[in-house]
Amino acid sequence: MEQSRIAQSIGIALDRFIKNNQDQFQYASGELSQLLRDIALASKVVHREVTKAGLVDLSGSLGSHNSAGDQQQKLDVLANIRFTRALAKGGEACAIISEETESYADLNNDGKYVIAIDPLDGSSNIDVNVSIGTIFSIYRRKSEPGNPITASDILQKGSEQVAAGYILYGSSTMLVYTTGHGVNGFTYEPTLGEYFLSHPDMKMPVEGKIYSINEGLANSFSGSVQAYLQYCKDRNYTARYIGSLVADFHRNLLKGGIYIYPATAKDPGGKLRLMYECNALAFVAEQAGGKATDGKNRILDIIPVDLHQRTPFLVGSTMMVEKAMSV
Ligand code: P6P
Repeated sequence: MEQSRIAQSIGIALDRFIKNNQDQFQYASGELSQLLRDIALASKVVHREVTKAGLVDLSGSLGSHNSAGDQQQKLDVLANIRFTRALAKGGEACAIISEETESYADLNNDGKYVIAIDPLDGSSNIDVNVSIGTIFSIYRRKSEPGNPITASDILQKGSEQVAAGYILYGSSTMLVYTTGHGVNGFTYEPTLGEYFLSHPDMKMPVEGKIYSINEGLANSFSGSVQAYLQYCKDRNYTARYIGSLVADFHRNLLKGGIYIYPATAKDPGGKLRLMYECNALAFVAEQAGGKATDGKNRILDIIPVDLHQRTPFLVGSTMMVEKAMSV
């Protein structure tokens, strides 16, 4: 987007921004507007619940576990309900894949889009007031609307995404998304209940000096991951690991850096989920000039075989990811 158009657009509301850039969305802009409106609406409700969790007994765990066996926090389940309801009411989604449910949920059979979502990533940080996030991918269904959902609708590789992004519930709440024409960031103004463009045309620095990884697991890292960590330390890079993927990713997007969750003894296939964590962030990273791999393959090229499959994940500044893959 040329500089003059960027300058004019800072402060513009999300809906208006989508309408002004509708030529960039390959399908009817009204459909994208509705999908992003649904996601933005749910995020406003989650923002309200996250910011008062400690006061209304919304923090803490439910004592139940999700499909992956992860302990569910109260807000995990609430956030999943909020996003599912908003997308069901919006009418554009035919199915939703969620970390919080074993199988996909059928929504509007006439809908043309499939949503993959991690409603509240990093939710174990809620009790200690650390930033958390929502991660979402939007796919166009392969089968004809009105017909039953098929596996080809649900298990699409990341390069098939038509839009993706995240919401970061941090010191401010931000919505960052791409439709394949660059990345734009919107900051939520709670008193007005609106998202306003604050970070137009986001670019991830090609090089960086920040590395994000859980070094407590280092004994089970592969030799190449160990070698790359040593490479970073030899150059006095900065270690920053919040334990909340969206927060670490967002900082590295702005400042340059690399986030690594490699294969470990506990998670030999990696911990993070391809469908509703890695694909969306990989799309955003590439659209901002960054890179995302599993250590060997481009994340967006991985053909999914299971809704909840895991993958090793390296994402961030291109030169850092390439170096990490080459040591
Ligand atoms: P560990 C949160 O559970 C999450 O999915 C990411 O948000 C975060 O980066 C990672 O897992 C933290 O995992 O094993 O370092 O606690």
